[in-house]
Amino acid sequence: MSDLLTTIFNRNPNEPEFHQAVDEVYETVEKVIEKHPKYKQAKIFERMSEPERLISFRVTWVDDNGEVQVNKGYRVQMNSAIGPYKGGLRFHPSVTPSILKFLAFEQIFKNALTGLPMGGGKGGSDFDPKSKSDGEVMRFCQSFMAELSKHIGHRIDVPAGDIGVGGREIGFMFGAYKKIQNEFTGVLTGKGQGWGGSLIRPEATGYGLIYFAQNMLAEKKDSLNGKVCLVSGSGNVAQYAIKKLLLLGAKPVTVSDSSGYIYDEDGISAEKLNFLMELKNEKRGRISEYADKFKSAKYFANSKSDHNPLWSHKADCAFPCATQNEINAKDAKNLIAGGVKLLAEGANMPTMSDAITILMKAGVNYAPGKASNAGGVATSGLEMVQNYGGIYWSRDEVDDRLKGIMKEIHDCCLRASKEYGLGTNYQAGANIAGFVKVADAMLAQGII
Ligand code: NDP
Ligand code: 2IT
Repeated sequence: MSDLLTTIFNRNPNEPEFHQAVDEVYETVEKVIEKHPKYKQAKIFERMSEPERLISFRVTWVDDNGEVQVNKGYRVQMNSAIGPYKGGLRFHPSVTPSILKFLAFEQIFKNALTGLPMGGGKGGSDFDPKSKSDGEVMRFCQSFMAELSKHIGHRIDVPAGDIGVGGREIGFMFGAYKKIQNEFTGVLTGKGQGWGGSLIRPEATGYGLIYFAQNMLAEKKDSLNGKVCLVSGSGNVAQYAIKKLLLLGAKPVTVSDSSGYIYDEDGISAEKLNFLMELKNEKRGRISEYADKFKSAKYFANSKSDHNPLWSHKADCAFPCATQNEINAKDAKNLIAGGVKLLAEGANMPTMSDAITILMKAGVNYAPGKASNAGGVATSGLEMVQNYGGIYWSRDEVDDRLKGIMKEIHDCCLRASKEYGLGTNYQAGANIAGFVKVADAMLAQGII
């Protein structure tokens, strides 16, 4: 391992997810740093991997039984070289500083790739919204915002959703911020339509992912029409990825949640997707109920296994849309054996490093999340622009811009990868293009 990575890892002990993200980027940008001594001299990579600010706070709230509950709250303000900090909030019991630092680090490069002026940030809590009442979620969100509001602002840091944070949570947090600060600004994105939210933002990550895959296939004179697709997750990203796959004539056959997955041999049709969306978004139920309702589907509960059988089914394309590290080396081998030729990440860092190597060696067309899932934050950027201007764009206008941004990110990754003699390598291209943009901004702004 390089001395530089050793130093960063020693400075951030016991943070495996953060190390993984830093390692993966450094491996591909090392040659850029070697070629341009100015980056090395200004210690750009070392500076990028140290948060500008990491805020950690207590969140106290009262549950429906009158019992006092204590959670941890965080905001990682990672890099503001090209714009205000921007990135989601995650509410999940697994949230730690390591997870949020990996996500904030990835967000630096992702946001740079969108072409919009947004720095990198991420935040969240170990609070679990599952099985909580709306009242409990509201009281938690209000307490969380009581502290977070001191550190954010529409020109400072603009959070949004991520795992466990959707329209309901954004609404409660926006209301709390407005009451505390006594101002109506675009301090959060993913707001409801009619109170500052952009059309297409709910769809944007899933739609953008599929637009990105369309661009990858077009490069090979191919399309999604008729392709059998494995999708994991059943939340915001997975739902709209499936919706767009259906619109383009593909056949999605799987979805999952943290308890297990379903395989529907006949395909998840528009009608079945509507059922799934109501089940997950309104009833907040479990996907096992999908298999109870549709007999063509089989439910597989999670088991203690060294691989996830979701990735063993025969298919053409795979879209992991649940969480980090959901595809290991064995899963990668199963994907290849099952005929998968394209894998584009909807989730952040769902594929482990050794699995990426196996997939790329086998010629699988692989796109990293920081490129292929950037449509969500890009549309958040479009929401900010609309809020700054006090205007609303139509559904078509936002969707056209999203399509244009995904095509430009795709082309930008290929240009960067070709410039360094790496052919078609979206992973290296995304890291290099994102790094260079932020690095040049940091150089121009001096040693701060
Ligand atoms: P949601 O909370 O809407 O959905 C998350 C889904 O993943 C649920 O089906 C959930 O199952 C499952 N899941 C979550 N954690 C785990 C876990 N530890 N093990 C297994 N399954 C799990 O989140 P999103 O759809 O918004 O986010 C999904 C991924 O996409 C994340 O990696 C996120 O960072 C990334 N992303 C999201 C963007 C956005 O705009 N929302 C933008 C870019 C990336 P269950 O219901 O059981 O919890
Ligand atoms: O990972 C991500 O890009 C997100 N969760 C979306 C962030 C945003 O600010 O819209």
